[in-house]
Amino acid sequence: MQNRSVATQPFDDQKPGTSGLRKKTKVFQQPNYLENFVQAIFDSLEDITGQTLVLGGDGRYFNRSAIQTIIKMAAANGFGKVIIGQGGLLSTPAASHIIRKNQAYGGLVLSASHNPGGPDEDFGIKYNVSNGGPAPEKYTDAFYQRSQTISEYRIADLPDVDLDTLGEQGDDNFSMEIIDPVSDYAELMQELFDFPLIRDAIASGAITLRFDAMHAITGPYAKRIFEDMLAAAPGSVINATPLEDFGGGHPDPNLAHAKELADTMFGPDAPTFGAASDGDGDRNMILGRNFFVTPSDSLAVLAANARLIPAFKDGLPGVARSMPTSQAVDRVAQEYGIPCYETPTGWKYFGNLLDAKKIALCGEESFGTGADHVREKDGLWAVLFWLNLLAVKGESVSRIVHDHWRKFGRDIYSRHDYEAVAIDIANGIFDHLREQLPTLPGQTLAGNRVKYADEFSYQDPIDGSVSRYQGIRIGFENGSRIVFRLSGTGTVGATLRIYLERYETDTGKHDQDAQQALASLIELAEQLCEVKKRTGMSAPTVIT
Ligand code: VG1
Ligand code: CO
Repeated sequence: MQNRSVATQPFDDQKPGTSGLRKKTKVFQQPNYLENFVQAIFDSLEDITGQTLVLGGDGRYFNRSAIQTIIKMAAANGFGKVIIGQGGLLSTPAASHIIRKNQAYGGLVLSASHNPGGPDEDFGIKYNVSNGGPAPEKYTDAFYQRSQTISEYRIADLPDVDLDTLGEQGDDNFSMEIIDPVSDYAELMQELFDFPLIRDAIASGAITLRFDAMHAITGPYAKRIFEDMLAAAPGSVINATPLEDFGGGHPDPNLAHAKELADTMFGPDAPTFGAASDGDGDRNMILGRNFFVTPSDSLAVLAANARLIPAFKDGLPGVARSMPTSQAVDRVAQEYGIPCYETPTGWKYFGNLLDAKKIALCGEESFGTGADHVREKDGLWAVLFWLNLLAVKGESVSRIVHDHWRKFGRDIYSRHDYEAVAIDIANGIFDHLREQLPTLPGQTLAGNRVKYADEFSYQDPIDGSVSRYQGIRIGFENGSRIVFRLSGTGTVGATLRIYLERYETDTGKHDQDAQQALASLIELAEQLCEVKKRTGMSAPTVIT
């Protein structure tokens, strides 16, 4: 094996966002672009010689060719072994598990998650550390710094690897193992949940299931787990074949993008349970017959019922949610007398809390829920948790959530996204918001008295690191909140996210439509941030 050094020049835009580096595929396909970023990562890591790297992606366009490049660069940079999912496929949570299981040094996951894929769409890459979780900020900062000074990358002259045949190849210095992407993950799920109970509930018809894989990575996982292991009827998993462009769709599990599933679940003869996952398999959407569970409520319901699941039979040490996620889970934590941590957006902030066993369950409003079994959010895991819960309780999804609201109150919640806003307009919006912050506390706005108005900073309770500018929060004395943030995963302009919530204890009002119930807060948010006025947009691009 011959190693080569190739001269290169820095690109100035290789700063990872909320979840790795995401760009248009064509940006990644520029000569040296991928190579530079991968070399910047390898250069920033210590003592990689002889170590194991896990490698896989969500199967989107450019996945296979990027994998071939990375294998050759891993060899030239001294890794001893690369473990690769067959066909170049690994869901994000499966990659996390495989890193942990094999005590690998780390992993590279190729995905732009819920963003569309294809030659004119998005591609992405993120590095996960040895606990299986996304690289914390001190790493991603180092990757970016290194990318700004890089002058060469190293690559081995190896033939392309056959990604489709299982088994190990190579020699004592460098080997490549192609593994089944599903087996280890499916085995782990079997340890966490009561598979026989779920299988019985499905076999008896008590649970009927529809899962939409959105032509993305969870197809093969869901087929194996739901149809083969849990005996769901063939065809219960729809859009099960991963496609390089996700069939032209937007692999984002929400009511707008998983429309086929939503139509089924709100149509006649709907199954009792519906779910979907995203491009890389870490998100989940949960539906009952004629019923949508918000991700924030889902997290709270899972926390409240954790003891019913084998993995959590001894209870939870604590829980965590990202800052913009609704406060529903806080109420559960308070009731059970366990801590609830509030972290910035992005899964990397949960890693230390999970490692230190301060929490065992955590989630985000963006259709992300997960636990201590891996260090990523996990779409199929959340679906299995719900299936296990339904099988234990023998009640409908809607009934379980309504009972939860009766006990804890309902945090009526919605997120409004304004996409592709010009960067200077977005900065103007935030400057304008920041100027108002000192004057807001004590004021009564749309009938709500402002309790606090600040820009969220987080100090990690384990390593003391501080993350600033994590979104603007306006909290009211009645529990309502408005949060403003800029997305860190978009690839075009800026995306403004407005998160809205209002707490309702009156059971008679629990069935209200969220947009109606939040109407006055929605209007107030516009008064404060002026996004419509400043952009000329008449409505949000996406409402979830
Ligand atoms: C979004 C979500 C965030 C999530 C991130 C990665 O980030 O809001 O909660 O962790 O995507 O999810 P942002 O910065 O665009 O708001 V995934 O499924 O892309 O790995
Ligand atoms: Co994702």
